[in-house]
Order: sequence, then structure tokens, then C-alpha cells
Amino acid sequence: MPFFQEAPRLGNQLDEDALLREYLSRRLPAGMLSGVHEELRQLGELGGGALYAFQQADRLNEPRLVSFDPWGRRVDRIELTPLWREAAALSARHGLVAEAYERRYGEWSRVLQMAKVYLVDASLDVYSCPLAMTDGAARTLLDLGPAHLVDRAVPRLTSRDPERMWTSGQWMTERTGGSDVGLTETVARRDGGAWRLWGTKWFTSATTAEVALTLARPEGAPAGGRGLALFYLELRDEAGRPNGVALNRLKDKLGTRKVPTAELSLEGAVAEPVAGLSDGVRHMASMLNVTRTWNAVGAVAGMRRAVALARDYARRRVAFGAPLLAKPLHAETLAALEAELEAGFLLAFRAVELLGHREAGAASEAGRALFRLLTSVVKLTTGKQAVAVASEALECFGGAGYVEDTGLPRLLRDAQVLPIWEGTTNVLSLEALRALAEPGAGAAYAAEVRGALATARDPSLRPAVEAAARALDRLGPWLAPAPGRPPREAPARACALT
Ligand code: MFK
Ligand code: FAD
Repeated sequence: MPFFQEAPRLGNQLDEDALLREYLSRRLPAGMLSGVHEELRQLGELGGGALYAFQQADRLNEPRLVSFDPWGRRVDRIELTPLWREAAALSARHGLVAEAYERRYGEWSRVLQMAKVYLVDASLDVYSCPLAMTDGAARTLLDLGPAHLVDRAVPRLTSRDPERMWTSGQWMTERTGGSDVGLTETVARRDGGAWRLWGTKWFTSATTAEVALTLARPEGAPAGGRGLALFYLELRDEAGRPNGVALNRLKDKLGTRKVPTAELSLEGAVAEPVAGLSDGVRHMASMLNVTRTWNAVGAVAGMRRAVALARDYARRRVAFGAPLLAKPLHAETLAALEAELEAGFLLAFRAVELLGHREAGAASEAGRALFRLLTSVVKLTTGKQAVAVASEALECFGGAGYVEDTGLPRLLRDAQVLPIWEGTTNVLSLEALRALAEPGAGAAYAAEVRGALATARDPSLRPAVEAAARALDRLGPWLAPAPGRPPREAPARACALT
């Protein structure tokens, strides 16, 4: 019989994930886990079973922009891949956005929501992108929007009914810059009682959304981020006609190939200010802090998938007389990957906890500052980890990790976006320092780290814990309240912090 290598396999993604189960039983309030366990198991089954198989079968399909109908009318319609269509329905049914807003479990609803996302995300071809932006839009409208917009959009954005659920875009980046958003060139002009937007958005992901939050400068407003306003718009009217939004083309990207990311022109799109006519960047931050948290969860979900496949393969692949798992050096490589995953997971879910805490109104001013600080630190750390872990995990498969129809190379390509979108690593390092300058943030950060160090009971960890405590002491002066802008040596300090 000729030799054929067995493919790596996945089982139930809850049953096989001791880290997730241990975290949930340690953190969730008594009784909550038993109430949600069955749904989590269902999602775990889908994530490692039917959805994973669907993803492999759907590998070569990509979204397509249809610009014109057969008779030459401009239609600007995006056709999605089959898995994305399934993902949309599944996300609504399982409340992957809704769970956070129904608040069945108070501040712990966020952890439940993200645990669900974590179980299926790696099998959904980055459908987390539109979900994250939808969640961010709901949060922003609830925090800042006028009652009639909240009443119109939030029930749709947070619906569990696939027929009713809307998704939202988050259109910030223009050709002038995705980091320096204050350079935005889109203008908002009055047209009778309405506002119309004119400009170009250079990266708009999941452009099949029904609504979007975007930035534009009301005519005559000053330059910079303060002169921008945050606008809400709907992409089509009730009859399905485009609202002055023309899709120019889809980006041809390294990864996230199933996510339709468009360049678009705003040609008089009717839009409504969400929160006045200035401070657009500050208002958009409400959305960013949610989507950055999703980014962190997406990063750890990707790491978990890479590690799960690599570990399973190490049992099936034999070299030099034994399975790879029995080779000390390979086992050490896998252990290092698992350690990265564990650290990233705990960081990401700590950010999730703080978000839930904040939304439940339980956070103090220092707690809110800590959330802003940790969101950037956690997003930038897990984004970098995700790329490194995916790269190393691919090597665990040897040449097979480099071959497309194994489905493995996608893991690396899809990870590579995580440090770029939602704020690059350097931009978030600077943002972390700005957050650190908020009143109480430094002290809250020091208390957070000291609290985490105090939980390390294993004596073998003592030297590492003591070194971390000494490092924290050395950072003391930086952690003291320091109003104002970050100093010039900011990036070095950001590295020290993380
Ligand atoms: C797995 C799935 C994951 C999710 C997928 C999502 C797909 C979408 C992908 C995208 O990439 S969407 C676009 C993401 N774009 C960015 O993240 C922008 C990156 N650039 C920055 O974050 C810049 O630092 C920033 C635009 C904020 C800098 O602009 P400015 O004009 O120099 O603003 P400044 O002065 O730093 O901040 C303006 C105000 O906002 C300040 O408040 P004040 O007006 O009271 O002074 C800031 O304190 C406040 N602010 C900024 N960031 C904040 C914040 N407040 C709270 N939280 C924050 N994070
Ligand atoms: P630039 O801002 O030009 O940055 C280039 C480099 O300069 C980076 O390395 C950055 O770290 C560095 N840099 C910039 N400023 C500083 C500084 N002060 N100090 C040190 N270094 C600095 N955007 C949206 O608004 N909506 C979307 O839906 C969306 N979807 C996307 C989907 C994909 C697949 C991708 C790749 C991007 C998407 N983006 C989206 C855009 C994304 O948010 C931006 O690409 C990102 O914010 C960086 O902006 P930029 O590309 O203009 O790079």
C-alpha cells in the first residue's frame, strides 16, 4: 500500500479547549456556565465540524463586484461567498452581536458573546469583520446618537432574526491616511434640511452592509480631527436604490479574501450627524474601542485554530520512527505556541471583561481609562502574536503548511491584517501612552498588573514574577498621572509597557 498522510482533524472546539473551559468556569458567576453550556457546545461542534468542512469546500470562492446590470444600469452589487451567506444567518441566530446588548448576564454578557465568537470565528472566513463593526456601531449610537437613530438602527444591528439584522460599515480611511484620520477630505454639505457627503473612502470592508458610520468635514469646519463630524448613513433607500454611494472596485488583498473590501465614492450620499458637527475622531473612538476588542478575540481565535491543527497533526505525522509529538524539540515548539495562545487569550478576554464592566456602568473614571489603555495594548500585542503564531504553526506542517489546498496558508494571510487594520502597532503604542496620561490610568494599570502577578502561585514562576514586579517599579514615574501629550521617546516606553 502506498503511503498517504492523514489530514489534521478538529473535534468539538469547546470540548477540546481546556483553556476556554477553565477560564469560563473560573470567571463566570456561579450558575451562568450551566445555563449557556449547551449553546457553547453546539457552537464548538459547528466550529470544528460542519463549518470547518464548509470553509474547506468554499476555499476557492471569492466575493465579486457586479457594477452593471445586463442593460447597463449601475447596480454596484457585491455577491458574497456561500460560507459568508451562511455566516450571516448563523451570527444572527446565535446572537453574536445581540448577546452583548440583551444583557441576559449583566456585565458577563460580553464574555459570553466573545466566547461564542471565539468558538466559531476561525471557521467563518473573517465574518467577524462586519460583526465587529456592527457591534461598534450599535455601541456608538447607544452612547452618542439621537433617539430616532437609536430606535431605527439599533434593534436591527442587534437583531437575532437573519431577515431583519443589519450590519454596519466603519468608513474612516481615505487615500490621505488611515492613521492620521484628521486629514480626511470628505466634505459634508447642507442640502435643505439634509446633509450630503462628497468624497472617497479608500478601504471599506464588508461593503454589503446596510448602514455605515463615517467621518466628513462639514463645509467651513476647521482642519484636523476636531473639525470632522461623525455621520450615519444608509447605503440604499427602501426601494433598494443606492444612496449616492458608488463602489469603484474591490481590493485585491493578500488575505481576508472573503471580505469584500471596497474603494468607494460618496456622491452626495444623504447622511445624518450622530453627535453634533465636530469632534468626529473622538466620537468614532467609541466604535474603535469595540472593534479593537473584537480584533483581539479574532487574533486569539486564529491562534487557537493554528495550534489545534498543529497539535493534532503532530499525533498523525511520523518522522524518524515516532510521531512528531514524541520528538522533544517539536513538542517544545508546540508548547511555546500554546504558551503564546494562553497569554494572548487571557489578555484578550481581560479586555472583553473590562468592556462588559464599563457597559454595565460599573467602571470608575480610572476603570474607563484602564479600558482605553488596555484595549490598545491588547490589540497591538495579540495582532503581532497572531502573525508569529500562524507562521510558526505553518512550519509545523512542513511543506504541507505552504500548500493551498490544505487550507493552511490562509491562517497566515488572514492573521497578517490584524496588526494593520484598526490602528497599526506603532499608532496604538502612541495611543496607549495618550491613554496612560488620563487621570488614574497609570495607577489602575499598575494595580492591574500587580493583581495579575499575585495570582501566579507556581513557585517556578517566582523569578519571572519578581522580574515583572521590578520592571513595574522602574516604570513608576511613567505610571504617575501625567496630563498632556506623550513625550518624544514614546515608542520605547510603549515597548517597555507591553
Ligand atoms: C477580527 C475582526 C476585527 C475587526 C475588523 C474591523 C475591520 C475594519 C478595519 C478598520 O481598519 S476601520 C479603521 C480603523 N482606523 C483606525 O483605527 C485609526 C487609527 N488611527 C488612530 O487611532 C489615531 O490615533 C487617531 C485617528 C485617533 C488620531 O487622530 P487625531 O485627530 O490626532 O486624534 P487625537 O487628538 O489623538 O484624539 C481625538 C480625541 O479622541 C481625543 O479626545 P479630546 O478631543 O477630548 O482631546 C482623544 O482623547 C480621543 N480618543 C482617541 N482615541 C481614543 C479616544 N478616546 C477614547 N478611546 C480611544 N481609543
Ligand atoms: P499609514 O497611516 O500611511 O501608515 C503607514 C505606516 O506608518 C504604518 O506602519 C504606521 O504604523 C506608520 N505610522 C503612521 N503614523 C505614525 C506615527 N505617528 N508614528 C509612527 N509610525 C506611524 N479602514 C476603514 O476605515 N474601514 C475599513 O473597513 C477598513 N478595512 C480594511 C481592510 C483591510 C483588509 C485593510 C488592510 C485595511 C482596512 N482599512 C479600513 C484601513 C486600515 O485601517 C488602514 O490601512 C490602517 O489604519 C493604516 O492606515 P494606512 O493604510 O493609511 O497607513
